Amino acid sequence: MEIHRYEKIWIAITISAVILMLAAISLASFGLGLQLPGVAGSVDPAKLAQTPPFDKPGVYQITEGKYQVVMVAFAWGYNPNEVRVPAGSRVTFKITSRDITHGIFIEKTNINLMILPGQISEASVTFKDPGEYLFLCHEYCGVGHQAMAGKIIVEPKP
Ligand SMILES: [Cu+2]
Repeated sequence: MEIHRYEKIWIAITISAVILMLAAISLASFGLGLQLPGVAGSVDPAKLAQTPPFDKPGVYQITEGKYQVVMVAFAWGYNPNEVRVPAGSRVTFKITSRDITHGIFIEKTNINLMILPGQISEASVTFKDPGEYLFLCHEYCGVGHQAMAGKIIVEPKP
């Protein structure tokens, strides 16, 4: 069977594009470590008040410049709904829901997570610039949904 010259060129271009795309995905996930925010475990939503770390939601300093925010989402709010960290901090959010499906989006960051009852969602971000970062629920969760928000206050370095 004879394949026309132009046909061969387009086949080559198409195969190259696929190889290039697979190489880019491999480089991003294995080379640069870019991953989707993952599921960090499971928890019984009915027993959050007795289950560490969700029995004490809050902001915890792990080491110099590293913080963990343990957060519980509920209809319609977050505990804590105000987080203070110094500029330059690396903050890991560990979040779950005590009732229904919620979400969290933190402006000016790449934090955008689903919050499901029974599941622990985790993601980290470094807050370089001082200022206020609004976060809000992006998953419709009932009549109080539009009021479900909070803020992260990044304070200038002392
Ligand atoms: Cu909501």
